[in-house]
Order: sequence, then C-alpha cells, then structure tokens
Amino acid sequence: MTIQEMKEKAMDIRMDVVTLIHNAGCGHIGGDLSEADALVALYYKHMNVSAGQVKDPDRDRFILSKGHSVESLYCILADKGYFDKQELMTTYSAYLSRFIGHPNNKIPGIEVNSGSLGHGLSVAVGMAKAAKMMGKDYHVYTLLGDGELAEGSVWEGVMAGGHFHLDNLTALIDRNGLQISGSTEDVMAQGSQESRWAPFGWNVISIPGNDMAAIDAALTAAKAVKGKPTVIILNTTKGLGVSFMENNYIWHHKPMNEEQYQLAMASLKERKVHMS
Ligand SMILES: Cc1ncc(C[n+]2csc(CCOP(=O)(O)OP(=O)(O)O)c2C)c(N)n1
Ligand SMILES: [Mg+2]
Repeated sequence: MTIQEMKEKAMDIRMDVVTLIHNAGCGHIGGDLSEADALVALYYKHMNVSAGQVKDPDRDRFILSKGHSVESLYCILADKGYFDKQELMTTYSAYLSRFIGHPNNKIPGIEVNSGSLGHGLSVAVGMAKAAKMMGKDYHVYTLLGDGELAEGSVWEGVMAGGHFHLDNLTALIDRNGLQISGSTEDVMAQGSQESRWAPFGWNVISIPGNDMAAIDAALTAAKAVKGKPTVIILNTTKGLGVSFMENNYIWHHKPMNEEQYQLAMASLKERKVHMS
C-alpha cells in the first residue's frame, strides 16, 4: 500500500470504529482514534501476518498492551478477513458476544489477552526471546499507552528487552498525553519518554505519531537496527479526526448520542476529503 492509501485506510477504520462504538453504546474511543494510523501501517504494510496464517510459527506477532483500545484492532482484523465484519458490527459488547471489550485470544488474529495494563511488553519480550532461542526471524510488536507507562511492570519489560538485546522487538507508545482522568503529566508525570528508554539499552525514535509517512519510515528503521530493541514514541492526538473529541480526556470512554454520532462521522469524512 502507498502512504496515501494507508492514510485513507486509517480514516475508513476510524469511521468503522465510531460506528461500532455507537452501535454498542460503549467503547474506548479516544485511544482508538489516536492509534489508528500506527495499526494500519503495521497490518497493511509492515507485519508479516494474514488471516490465512494465524497459527503459522513464522508470523510476526502484535500485542495490544493498551487492550482497552481494542475497537481499532477489531475493525482492522475484520477488514482483513479474520472474521465476519457484520458479526462484529452487530454484536460487539452484546451479552454472550465473542467480541468483548478487551482483546482475548479466542478471536482469530489476537495473540494475547490484555486489558490489565502493564503486561504486554513483558509478554512481547518473552515472544522475542523465544524467537531468538528457536532461531526464528519473526518480529514482535507491542503498542502501549502513555498512561500505561505508570505501571511499574512495564519497566521490568524495558529492562529485560535491553538486557537480552532483542532487536526483533519493537515497542510503540501512543503518546497522546492523556489517560483516563486527565493529562498524563497531572496524573503521573512522565516528562520526556525520549530520555528514559536509551539508558536501558533501547534505540529510541520519536515522531509525529499520526503522520503516516513518519510512521512508515520509523517502522522500517526499527527493523534495521541490530543488537537492541527499538521504541517508537508516537506523539499523537487522542480522539484524532473527530473535532469535538480531540485532546479531551472526557472521550477516553464514552458513548455518543445520535447527534454526536452524526457529527463525528461528518468530521471524519471531511478530514478524509482534505487528505487527498
Ligand atoms: C492495571 C490497570 N489499571 C487500571 C486500568 C483502567 N484503565 C483503563 S484505560 C486507562 C487509562 C490508560 O491511558 P493510556 O495508557 O494513556 O491509554 P490511551 O490514552 O491511549 O487510551 C486506565 C487507567 C486498567 N485497564 N488496568
Ligand atoms: Mg494516553
């Protein structure tokens, strides 16, 4: 896919996400909208994965450590044919639906159960270490939230990734500056994530995280680095694409009324038109 096609795809995925969440009446919409570009770059270009190879030992792995933002991942997997899109759109979060509000590995394409923040990176470290031990050359990716970085367990994974020189591991951080109840700097100040990972032995890349060309270049660069894992800090906007949700923590998890839904769709359509 070209950069332009991936940009447009990310807007289409955002429209699916908004509709999915409106149908269900619940969902972590803000973080879905900030992460969509990175997930599109991974699933439509950079990762060696497909619906036909979910058990292939050589497939790349992706772990959504910020598991609450599962709706973007579901919409991408549906678009890529892992399961029926209609079933997802009509049953998400309903009683007895298999599509629950956080990732679970009974769904084709989902590697690891997540949602309790702070665990995905350590699981990714284990998978990357296993690849090294088995002589396999798959790559492991994980996406963390910036609020999630307040979990102490994340830093055990950071330490281990550097210690084992896991150059087959790329962590991405959705650095949208907000978490559930306000700004990350008010809840648990982080300062510069850019200066925190290198002392643990990581290669650090920091980019505008909703810029598809920058994401594409960063993922290519990360894979080329030898002897250490890479972290890509995606400086994103929470709620991106829906004007009244952007940079507003209130939209971390919140249903839309009918009027807000129509406004959200109109906002995304307008953004998509102005992209080409
Ligand atoms: C261990 C744990 N504590 C608390 C929560 C509740 N929780 C869900 S999302 C969230 C905020 C996460 O913020 P961030 O990681 O910045 O995600 P994003 O802004 O990308 O949505 C919290 C505290 C959780 N899921 N897991
Ligand atoms: Mg955040």
